[in-house]
Formats: sequence, C-alpha cells, structure tokens
Amino acid sequence: MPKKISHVGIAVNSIEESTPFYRDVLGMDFEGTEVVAEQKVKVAFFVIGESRIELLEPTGPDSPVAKFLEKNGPGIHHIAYEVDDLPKRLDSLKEQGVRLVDEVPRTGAHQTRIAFLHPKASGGVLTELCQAASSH
Ligand code: CMX
Repeated sequence: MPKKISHVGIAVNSIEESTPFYRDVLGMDFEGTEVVAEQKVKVAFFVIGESRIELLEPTGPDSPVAKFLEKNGPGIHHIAYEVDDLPKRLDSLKEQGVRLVDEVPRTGAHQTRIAFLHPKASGGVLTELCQAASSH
C-alpha cells in the first residue's frame, strides 16, 4: 500500500508569480526551488502536513509540463504517492499490464526515485510513485 500522498503537482507558467498564493494567501511553508533537469522542470515545494504541493514550471518548450500548459493551461498536473519498494512495485504493475511511462525508476526532486504511470491507466490522472532518498 502507498504510505501517503507525497505531493500534488500543479503546472504553472511562473513559479515566481504563483508563489504568493501558496506562501502568503494560504500561509504554507515555502521549502525552496530545484531544477529537475531530467524532467525539464523547475519545481517549488510548499509543505502541508506530511505532504507537499509541488509547483511545476517548464524549463523549455520540449518539457512535458510545457505541453500540458499549452493544451490545458495551468492546473493540477499529477498526484504522487510515496512507496518504499518502487522497483518491486513497478514489476508488479507490469505483470498486471498497467501502462507505465517509466518502466524503471528515474531521479526526481530531492534525489528521490520516481516513476510515472500513464494517465490512460488511471482514468485521466497522471500518477507518480516516488521513493524517498533515505529508503532506497
Ligand atoms: N494529466 C492527465 N492527462 C494527461 C497529462 C496529465 N498531466 N499529460 C498528458 N495527458 C494526456 C493528454 O491529454 C493526452 O490525452 P488524449 O490522448 O486524450 O488527448 C494524452 O495524455 C497524451 O498526451 P500528449 O499531450 O500527447 O503528451 P505525450 O503523450 O507526449 O506525454 C505523458 C504524456 C503523460 C506520457 C508525459 O507528459 C509524461 O511522460 N509525463 C511524465 C513526466 C512528467 O510529467 N514530468 C514532469 C513532472 C516531474 C516532477 O514532478 O518532478
């Protein structure tokens, strides 16, 4: 079973312009920004209990988030679940015939290991599984 919702990813055109709503209006703790080169995004995290809101800004026109923004505009992009057995879980999903974007884990923000399930596998919600750096 996944341990918790790690984060909810929200696609934005500009982290700088979107930050005041989460930090000042909602009053969440701003944890900082990071460029995830492999995913072609800049991300910003805001802490909410054991979870986070992750703002995603594309770093180039070929970023999956740029494509998403072009098609849908800003809004909820994905939900990420924390697991502690990512490679095993991916094997099990493959056995079940679940459509995956990533068949093997790759590197996400904070050196986590991450993998995406295709939105077509889950009724239109892009789903991410992630494993904290300390538990792999
Ligand atoms: N949520 C729901 N549906 C989505 C989606 C999303 N975030 N992104 C794309 N889709 C849908 C599209 O609407 C489209 O649906 P239709 O066929 O019904 O029109 C379908 O998926 C295919 O989308 P596309 O625009 O043609 O884009 P691609 O197939 O090239 O890519 C996807 C889609 C999901 C495989 C790609 O975006 C991907 O690999 N995503 C995972 C990586 C990622 O998003 N990284 C950024 C975040 C990184 C982080 O959090 O660190």
